[in-house]
Amino acid sequence: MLTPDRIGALARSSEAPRESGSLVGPFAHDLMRVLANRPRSISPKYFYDVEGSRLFDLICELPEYYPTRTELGILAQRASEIAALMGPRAEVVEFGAGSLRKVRLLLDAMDSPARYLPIDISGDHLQQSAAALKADYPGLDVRPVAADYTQHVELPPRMAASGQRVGFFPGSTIGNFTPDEAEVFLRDAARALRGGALLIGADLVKDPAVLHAAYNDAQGVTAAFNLNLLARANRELGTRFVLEQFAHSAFYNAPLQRIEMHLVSRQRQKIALGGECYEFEEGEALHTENSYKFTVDGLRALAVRAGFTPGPVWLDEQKLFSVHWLHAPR
Ligand code: AVJ
Repeated sequence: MLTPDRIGALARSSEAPRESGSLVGPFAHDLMRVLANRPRSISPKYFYDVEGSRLFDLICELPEYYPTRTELGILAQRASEIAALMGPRAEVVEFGAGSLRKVRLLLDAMDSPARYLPIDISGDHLQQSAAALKADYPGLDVRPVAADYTQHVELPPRMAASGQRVGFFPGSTIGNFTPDEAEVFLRDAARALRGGALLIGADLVKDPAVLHAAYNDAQGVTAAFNLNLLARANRELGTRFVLEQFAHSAFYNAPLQRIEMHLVSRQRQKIALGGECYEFEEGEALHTENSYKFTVDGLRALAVRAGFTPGPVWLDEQKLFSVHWLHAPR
């Protein structure tokens, strides 16, 4: 329950609202709003607390989850080609500070990278990543930016003697946006990267059985990742979701070209939050994530609408995943 004490603690914690003007943190605020609405749909950004980030790292190692290893393979194979496009003294702006494995492939191949600017909503994760990278690249100016990159982000001005500024958005995280949101995000990125480029990974449409397996792994890690949203609410907001009373559901919605993840109530039940009581009917769902899949032409057309000029595209041999070089005009 959100007792007055708890609300006070939330307000003082790092989850405290900055501009929303509400009394409670963004997660509590959004979850209450979501539960009061039908159909119920919450942003997947709330998956990634410490436990959720740990589970996501496990997902990336699963035999069924091909995107991470496939994209790493493409980047490793094309690193020198990509580094040549980046040119000397480039600045790399990463949207979301990931595991750092991917950006290391770029930095190792680049000619005197000048600066690395990871943008991430989680300040702790960001500081850890930044420190780890600084130690390995002494000449590199590592400048973490703690911000929500799904909102408009102001970047520091380019360094005096630096080369072009290249955005890096791997992992097909672009697939979490609706098509309209993706266009807004890309238009913003094109503006921030003027005269440079964006290197972006996009998961491809493919046999629905392959997609289905990637989000319904045999070990149940993806199910645990999905259910962690409720576990997180229990930890942070004092809700009493009983995880066993919700089922993981992930399926490919072919007409909309996306994987959808839901948490489906196994029975009729009530959940208390912030002094309100919310009911789930048997079979009622909380929509937790969309993961859009793309064709090469579809991604390029989206990029054009957002103001980019598409350059080279690299795929793996099985055409599972794509990495695109998009020029941002001056
Ligand atoms: C990090 C958004 C790219 O959509 O595949 C993995 C998240 N969800 N398994 C994806 C995720 C379930 C992942 N992204």
